[in-house]
Amino acid sequence: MLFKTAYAATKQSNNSNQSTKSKKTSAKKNAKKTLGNPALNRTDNVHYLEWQEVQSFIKEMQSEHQFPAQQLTQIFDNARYVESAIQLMKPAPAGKPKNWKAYRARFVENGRINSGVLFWNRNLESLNRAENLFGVPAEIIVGLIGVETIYGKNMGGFRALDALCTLAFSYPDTPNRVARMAFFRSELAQLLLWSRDTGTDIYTVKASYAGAVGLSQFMPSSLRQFAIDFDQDGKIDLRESETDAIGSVANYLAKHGWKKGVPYAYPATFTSAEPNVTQLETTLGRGLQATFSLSELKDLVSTSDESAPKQIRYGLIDLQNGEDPTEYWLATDNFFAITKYNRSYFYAMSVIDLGRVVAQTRRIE
Ligand SMILES: [Ca+2]
Repeated sequence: MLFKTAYAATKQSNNSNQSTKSKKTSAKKNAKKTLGNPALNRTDNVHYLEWQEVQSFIKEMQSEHQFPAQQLTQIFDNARYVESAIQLMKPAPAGKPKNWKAYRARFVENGRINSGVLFWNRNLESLNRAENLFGVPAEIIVGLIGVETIYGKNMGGFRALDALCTLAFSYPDTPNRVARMAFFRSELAQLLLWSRDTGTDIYTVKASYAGAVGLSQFMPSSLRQFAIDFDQDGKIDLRESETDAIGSVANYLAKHGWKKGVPYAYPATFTSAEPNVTQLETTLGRGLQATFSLSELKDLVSTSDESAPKQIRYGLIDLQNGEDPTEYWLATDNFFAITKYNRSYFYAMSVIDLGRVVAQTRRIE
Protein backbone atom coordinates (compact mmCIF):
# COMPACT_ATOMS: atom_id res chain seq x y z
CA MET A 1 0.00 0.00 0.00
CA LEU A 2 1.23 3.36 -0.81
CA PHE A 3 1.23 5.73 2.07
CA LYS A 4 3.22 8.85 2.14
CA THR A 5 3.68 11.78 4.50
CA ALA A 6 1.46 11.70 7.54
CA TYR A 7 0.17 8.21 7.18
CA ALA A 8 3.42 6.57 6.27
CA ALA A 9 5.08 6.97 9.63
CA THR A 10 2.64 4.70 11.36
CA LYS A 11 2.13 2.32 8.52
CA GLN A 12 4.27 -0.44 9.95
CA SER A 13 1.88 -1.22 12.71
CA ASN A 14 -1.17 -0.56 10.60
CA ASN A 15 -0.53 -2.47 7.45
CA SER A 16 -3.87 -3.51 6.03
CA ASN A 17 -2.33 -6.60 4.52
CA GLN A 18 -1.08 -8.09 7.72
CA SER A 19 -2.96 -9.72 10.54
CA THR A 20 -6.27 -8.79 8.99
CA LYS A 21 -7.93 -11.70 10.70
CA SER A 22 -6.92 -10.78 14.23
CA LYS A 23 -7.68 -7.13 13.55
CA LYS A 24 -11.16 -7.99 12.40
CA THR A 25 -11.77 -9.93 15.56
CA SER A 26 -10.57 -7.10 17.75
CA ALA A 27 -12.52 -4.66 15.60
CA LYS A 28 -15.69 -6.45 16.59
CA LYS A 29 -14.77 -6.28 20.26
CA ASN A 30 -13.89 -2.60 19.99
CA ALA A 31 -17.15 -1.89 18.23
CA LYS A 32 -19.01 -3.31 21.20
CA LYS A 33 -16.96 -1.29 23.65
CA THR A 34 -17.68 2.01 21.91
CA LEU A 35 -21.45 1.65 21.79
CA GLY A 36 -21.86 4.26 24.50
CA ASN A 37 -19.83 6.87 22.67
CA PRO A 38 -21.94 8.68 20.10
CA ALA A 39 -18.90 10.06 18.31
CA LEU A 40 -17.70 6.54 17.60
CA ASN A 41 -21.09 5.04 17.08
CA ARG A 42 -22.12 6.55 13.78
CA THR A 43 -23.29 3.93 11.38
CA ASP A 44 -25.99 4.04 8.75
CA ASN A 45 -27.27 7.30 10.12
CA VAL A 46 -24.31 9.29 8.91
CA HIS A 47 -25.25 11.84 6.28
CA TYR A 48 -22.03 13.48 5.29
CA LEU A 49 -23.80 16.18 3.35
CA GLU A 50 -25.12 17.58 6.62
CA TRP A 51 -21.67 17.92 8.12
CA GLN A 52 -20.06 21.34 8.38
CA GLU A 53 -16.59 19.99 7.51
CA VAL A 54 -17.96 18.30 4.43
CA GLN A 55 -19.67 21.48 3.33
CA SER A 56 -16.37 23.40 3.64
CA PHE A 57 -14.63 20.65 1.69
CA ILE A 58 -17.26 20.95 -1.04
CA LYS A 59 -16.76 24.73 -1.18
CA GLU A 60 -13.03 24.23 -1.44
CA MET A 61 -13.37 21.77 -4.32
CA GLN A 62 -15.68 24.25 -6.05
CA SER A 63 -13.41 27.26 -5.69
CA GLU A 64 -10.05 25.56 -6.11
CA HIS A 65 -10.89 22.95 -8.71
CA GLN A 66 -14.11 24.23 -10.32
CA PHE A 67 -16.20 21.20 -9.44
CA PRO A 68 -19.93 21.89 -9.95
CA ALA A 69 -21.75 22.12 -6.61
CA GLN A 70 -24.49 19.83 -7.83
CA GLN A 71 -22.05 17.05 -8.68
CA LEU A 72 -20.33 17.26 -5.30
CA THR A 73 -23.65 17.34 -3.48
CA GLN A 74 -24.69 14.18 -5.24
CA ILE A 75 -21.38 12.43 -4.47
CA PHE A 76 -21.46 13.25 -0.76
CA ASP A 77 -25.13 12.37 -0.57
CA ASN A 78 -24.03 8.90 -1.67
CA ALA A 79 -20.90 8.62 0.48
CA ARG A 80 -21.22 6.05 3.24
CA TYR A 81 -19.58 5.82 6.64
CA VAL A 82 -17.45 2.68 6.97
CA GLU A 83 -17.23 1.54 10.57
CA SER A 84 -14.67 -1.18 9.82
CA ALA A 85 -12.28 1.40 8.32
CA ILE A 86 -12.34 3.22 11.65
CA GLN A 87 -11.77 0.06 13.65
CA LEU A 88 -8.95 -1.14 11.38
CA MET A 89 -7.25 2.25 11.55
CA LYS A 90 -6.97 2.19 15.32
CA PRO A 91 -3.40 1.56 16.44
CA ALA A 92 -2.50 -1.99 17.43
CA PRO A 93 -2.13 -2.49 21.18
CA ALA A 94 1.30 -1.38 22.34
CA GLY A 95 3.69 -3.43 24.40
CA LYS A 96 4.96 -6.12 22.06
CA PRO A 97 8.53 -5.44 20.95
CA LYS A 98 9.12 -5.20 17.20
CA ASN A 99 10.04 -8.52 15.71
CA TRP A 100 11.52 -8.66 12.23
CA LYS A 101 11.52 -12.47 12.01
CA ALA A 102 7.84 -12.66 12.92
CA TYR A 103 6.99 -9.88 10.47
CA ARG A 104 8.97 -11.53 7.68
CA ALA A 105 7.29 -14.89 8.27
CA ARG A 106 3.90 -13.34 7.45
CA PHE A 107 5.07 -12.21 4.02
CA VAL A 108 7.73 -14.69 2.96
CA GLU A 109 5.62 -17.85 3.17
CA ASN A 110 4.71 -20.65 0.78
CA GLY A 111 1.32 -19.40 -0.40
CA ARG A 112 2.69 -16.00 -1.30
CA ILE A 113 5.85 -17.46 -2.84
CA ASN A 114 3.86 -19.82 -5.09
CA SER A 115 1.51 -17.03 -6.18
CA GLY A 116 4.60 -14.94 -6.90
CA VAL A 117 6.05 -17.60 -9.19
CA LEU A 118 2.77 -17.77 -11.15
CA PHE A 119 2.54 -13.97 -11.30
CA TRP A 120 6.11 -13.71 -12.58
CA ASN A 121 5.61 -16.42 -15.20
CA ARG A 122 2.46 -14.90 -16.64
CA ASN A 123 3.96 -11.39 -16.68
CA LEU A 124 7.42 -12.11 -18.04
CA GLU A 125 7.17 -9.66 -20.89
CA SER A 126 5.90 -6.74 -18.79
CA LEU A 127 8.43 -7.38 -16.05
CA ASN A 128 11.30 -7.42 -18.54
CA ARG A 129 10.02 -4.29 -20.23
CA ALA A 130 9.67 -2.48 -16.88
CA GLU A 131 13.16 -3.58 -15.86
CA ASN A 132 14.66 -2.29 -19.12
CA LEU A 133 12.75 0.97 -19.07
CA PHE A 134 13.01 1.90 -15.37
CA GLY A 135 15.98 -0.14 -14.15
CA VAL A 136 13.92 -1.81 -11.42
CA PRO A 137 14.55 -5.59 -11.30
CA ALA A 138 11.59 -7.93 -11.77
CA GLU A 139 12.21 -9.45 -8.33
CA ILE A 140 11.61 -6.09 -6.61
CA ILE A 141 8.37 -5.45 -8.51
CA VAL A 142 7.21 -9.02 -7.80
CA GLY A 143 8.19 -8.75 -4.13
CA LEU A 144 6.38 -5.46 -3.69
CA ILE A 145 3.11 -6.49 -5.33
CA GLY A 146 3.22 -9.71 -3.31
CA VAL A 147 3.68 -7.91 0.00
CA GLU A 148 0.99 -5.36 -0.87
CA THR A 149 -1.85 -7.57 -2.06
CA ILE A 150 -0.69 -11.20 -2.54
CA TYR A 151 -0.82 -10.53 -6.27
CA GLY A 152 -4.30 -9.12 -6.22
CA LYS A 153 -5.90 -11.49 -3.70
CA ASN A 154 -6.12 -8.79 -1.06
CA MET A 155 -6.90 -5.47 -2.72
CA GLY A 156 -9.86 -4.47 -0.56
CA GLY A 157 -13.48 -4.19 -1.57
CA PHE A 158 -14.51 -0.83 -0.13
CA ARG A 159 -15.56 2.02 -2.32
CA ALA A 160 -12.58 4.39 -2.30
CA LEU A 161 -15.02 7.25 -1.82
CA ASP A 162 -16.51 5.73 1.35
CA ALA A 163 -13.17 4.75 2.88
CA LEU A 164 -11.57 8.15 2.26
CA CYS A 165 -14.64 10.12 3.29
CA THR A 166 -14.82 8.16 6.54
CA LEU A 167 -11.14 8.67 7.36
CA ALA A 168 -11.15 12.32 6.28
CA PHE A 169 -14.13 13.29 8.42
CA SER A 170 -14.62 10.61 11.10
CA TYR A 171 -11.06 9.60 11.95
CA PRO A 172 -10.77 7.79 15.30
CA ASP A 173 -9.47 9.59 18.34
CA THR A 174 -5.70 9.05 18.17
CA PRO A 175 -2.80 11.37 19.03
CA ASN A 176 -2.09 12.03 15.34
CA ARG A 177 -5.75 12.49 14.40
CA VAL A 178 -5.45 16.02 13.02
CA ALA A 179 -2.57 15.16 10.69
CA ARG A 180 -4.21 11.96 9.56
CA MET A 181 -7.52 13.63 8.78
CA ALA A 182 -5.69 16.29 6.76
CA PHE A 183 -3.88 13.53 4.89
CA PHE A 184 -7.07 11.63 4.03
CA ARG A 185 -8.92 14.85 3.18
CA SER A 186 -6.20 15.61 0.68
CA GLU A 187 -6.37 12.07 -0.72
CA LEU A 188 -10.15 12.42 -1.06
CA ALA A 189 -9.59 15.58 -3.12
CA GLN A 190 -7.07 13.67 -5.22
CA LEU A 191 -9.60 10.88 -5.77
CA LEU A 192 -12.18 13.38 -7.03
CA LEU A 193 -9.62 14.95 -9.35
CA TRP A 194 -8.37 11.62 -10.62
CA SER A 195 -11.89 10.43 -11.24
CA ARG A 196 -12.67 13.61 -13.20
CA ASP A 197 -9.37 13.63 -15.13
CA THR A 198 -9.74 10.02 -16.22
CA GLY A 199 -13.50 10.01 -16.71
CA THR A 200 -13.84 7.24 -14.13
CA ASP A 201 -17.15 6.75 -12.31
CA ILE A 202 -16.08 7.51 -8.73
CA TYR A 203 -18.52 4.96 -7.28
CA THR A 204 -16.79 2.12 -9.12
CA VAL A 205 -13.32 2.78 -7.68
CA LYS A 206 -12.57 -0.01 -5.20
CA ALA A 207 -9.94 0.32 -2.49
CA SER A 208 -8.61 -0.99 0.79
CA TYR A 209 -10.10 0.36 4.02
CA ALA A 210 -7.44 3.08 3.82
CA GLY A 211 -8.32 4.12 0.29
CA ALA A 212 -5.42 2.41 -1.48
CA VAL A 213 -6.19 1.20 -5.00
CA GLY A 214 -5.27 -1.87 -6.98
CA LEU A 215 -2.57 -4.55 -7.04
CA SER A 216 0.02 -1.98 -6.01
CA GLN A 217 -2.24 -0.19 -3.50
CA PHE A 218 -1.66 3.34 -4.74
CA MET A 219 -3.23 6.18 -2.81
CA PRO A 220 -5.09 8.59 -5.13
CA SER A 221 -2.27 11.18 -5.07
CA SER A 222 0.11 8.51 -6.36
CA LEU A 223 -2.44 7.31 -8.89
CA ARG A 224 -2.40 10.80 -10.35
CA GLN A 225 1.37 11.24 -10.24
CA PHE A 226 2.92 7.85 -10.83
CA ALA A 227 0.42 5.35 -12.29
CA ILE A 228 0.96 4.59 -15.97
CA ASP A 229 -0.88 2.80 -18.77
CA PHE A 230 1.77 0.15 -19.29
CA ASP A 231 -0.35 -2.18 -21.44
CA GLN A 232 -1.26 0.80 -23.62
CA ASP A 233 -4.96 0.06 -23.84
CA GLY A 234 -5.83 3.71 -23.32
CA LYS A 235 -6.64 3.57 -19.60
CA ILE A 236 -4.84 3.09 -16.30
CA ASP A 237 -6.31 0.21 -14.33
CA LEU A 238 -4.24 -0.93 -11.36
CA ARG A 239 -6.89 -3.40 -10.30
CA GLU A 240 -7.55 -5.37 -13.47
CA SER A 241 -4.31 -4.88 -15.38
CA GLU A 242 -1.27 -6.61 -13.90
CA THR A 243 0.79 -4.92 -16.60
CA ASP A 244 -0.36 -1.43 -15.56
CA ALA A 245 0.45 -2.26 -11.92
CA ILE A 246 3.92 -3.55 -12.85
CA GLY A 247 4.77 -0.46 -14.88
CA SER A 248 3.37 1.85 -12.23
CA VAL A 249 5.38 0.28 -9.39
CA ALA A 250 8.58 0.50 -11.45
CA ASN A 251 7.79 4.11 -12.39
CA TYR A 252 7.11 4.99 -8.75
CA LEU A 253 10.42 3.53 -7.57
CA ALA A 254 12.34 5.14 -10.45
CA LYS A 255 10.83 8.52 -9.53
CA HIS A 256 11.81 7.95 -5.89
CA GLY A 257 15.51 7.46 -6.36
CA TRP A 258 15.90 3.91 -7.66
CA LYS A 259 19.31 3.47 -9.29
CA LYS A 260 19.76 0.84 -11.96
CA GLY A 261 22.22 -1.90 -11.06
CA VAL A 262 22.72 -0.84 -7.43
CA PRO A 263 22.26 -3.71 -4.93
CA TYR A 264 19.92 -3.45 -1.92
CA ALA A 265 21.57 -4.31 1.39
CA TYR A 266 24.40 -6.24 3.05
CA PRO A 267 24.46 -7.78 6.51
CA ALA A 268 26.61 -5.72 8.89
CA THR A 269 28.64 -6.74 11.91
CA PHE A 270 30.31 -4.58 14.51
CA THR A 271 34.03 -4.18 14.03
CA SER A 272 34.65 -4.01 17.76
CA ALA A 273 33.44 -6.29 20.55
CA GLU A 274 32.07 -3.24 22.33
CA PRO A 275 30.73 -0.80 19.77
CA ASN A 276 30.57 2.87 20.67
CA VAL A 277 26.94 3.40 21.64
CA THR A 278 26.89 7.11 20.78
CA GLN A 279 28.40 6.44 17.38
CA LEU A 280 25.89 3.66 16.79
CA GLU A 281 22.94 5.87 17.69
CA THR A 282 24.03 8.79 15.54
CA THR A 283 24.84 6.50 12.62
CA LEU A 284 21.47 4.75 12.82
CA GLY A 285 19.51 7.97 13.05
CA ARG A 286 20.33 9.33 9.62
CA GLY A 287 16.87 9.10 8.13
CA LEU A 288 15.93 7.13 5.08
CA GLN A 289 19.04 7.76 3.05
CA ALA A 290 22.45 6.30 2.29
CA THR A 291 25.07 8.83 3.38
CA PHE A 292 28.20 6.89 4.39
CA SER A 293 31.02 5.24 2.51
CA LEU A 294 32.23 1.86 3.78
CA SER A 295 35.47 3.46 4.94
CA GLU A 296 33.59 6.10 6.96
CA LEU A 297 31.75 3.28 8.72
CA LYS A 298 34.68 0.95 9.28
CA ASP A 299 35.29 1.91 12.93
CA LEU A 300 31.75 0.85 13.73
CA VAL A 301 30.56 -1.77 11.25
CA SER A 302 31.62 -3.71 8.22
CA THR A 303 30.16 -6.40 6.01
CA SER A 304 31.76 -9.75 5.39
CA ASP A 305 30.24 -9.73 1.91
CA GLU A 306 33.13 -8.78 -0.33
CA SER A 307 30.82 -8.06 -3.25
CA ALA A 308 29.53 -4.89 -1.52
CA PRO A 309 30.58 -2.05 -3.86
CA LYS A 310 33.06 0.40 -2.34
CA GLN A 311 32.13 3.39 -4.49
CA ILE A 312 28.50 3.71 -3.32
CA ARG A 313 26.96 5.09 -0.11
CA TYR A 314 25.23 3.16 2.66
CA GLY A 315 22.96 3.78 5.59
CA LEU A 316 23.05 1.62 8.71
CA ILE A 317 19.68 0.11 9.59
CA ASP A 318 18.50 -2.06 12.47
CA LEU A 319 15.92 -4.84 12.36
CA GLN A 320 14.77 -5.61 15.88
CA ASN A 321 13.97 -9.21 16.69
CA GLY A 322 11.99 -9.09 19.91
CA GLU A 323 14.01 -10.82 22.62
CA ASP A 324 16.59 -12.01 20.10
CA PRO A 325 19.57 -9.95 18.95
CA THR A 326 18.90 -7.06 16.58
CA GLU A 327 20.13 -7.49 13.00
CA TYR A 328 22.13 -4.68 11.43
CA TRP A 329 22.34 -4.08 7.69
CA LEU A 330 24.12 -1.70 5.37
CA ALA A 331 21.36 -0.39 3.13
CA THR A 332 21.80 1.32 -0.23
CA ASP A 333 19.83 4.04 -2.02
CA ASN A 334 17.68 1.32 -3.58
CA PHE A 335 16.70 -0.07 -0.18
CA PHE A 336 15.68 3.45 0.82
CA ALA A 337 13.75 3.93 -2.45
CA ILE A 338 11.49 1.06 -1.32
CA THR A 339 10.95 2.84 2.00
CA LYS A 340 9.49 5.77 0.02
CA TYR A 341 6.65 3.38 -0.79
CA ASN A 342 6.19 2.62 2.86
CA ARG A 343 8.39 4.15 5.53
CA SER A 344 9.43 0.95 7.22
CA TYR A 345 12.67 -1.05 7.23
CA PHE A 346 10.64 -4.21 7.84
CA TYR A 347 8.52 -3.46 4.80
CA ALA A 348 11.47 -2.82 2.48
CA MET A 349 13.33 -5.91 3.64
CA SER A 350 10.22 -8.08 3.19
CA VAL A 351 9.82 -6.84 -0.37
CA ILE A 352 13.47 -7.70 -1.08
CA ASP A 353 13.31 -11.10 0.61
CA LEU A 354 10.00 -12.17 -0.96
CA GLY A 355 11.23 -11.17 -4.42
CA ARG A 356 14.50 -13.00 -3.91
CA VAL A 357 12.81 -16.20 -2.71
CA VAL A 358 10.30 -16.11 -5.57
CA ALA A 359 13.21 -15.71 -8.02
CA GLN A 360 15.05 -18.66 -6.44
CA THR A 361 11.92 -20.81 -6.50
CA ARG A 362 11.36 -20.05 -10.18
CA ARG A 363 14.91 -21.09 -11.01
CA ILE A 364 14.51 -24.42 -9.21
CA GLU A 365 11.17 -25.27 -10.80
CA1 LIG B 1 -3.94 0.03 -19.21
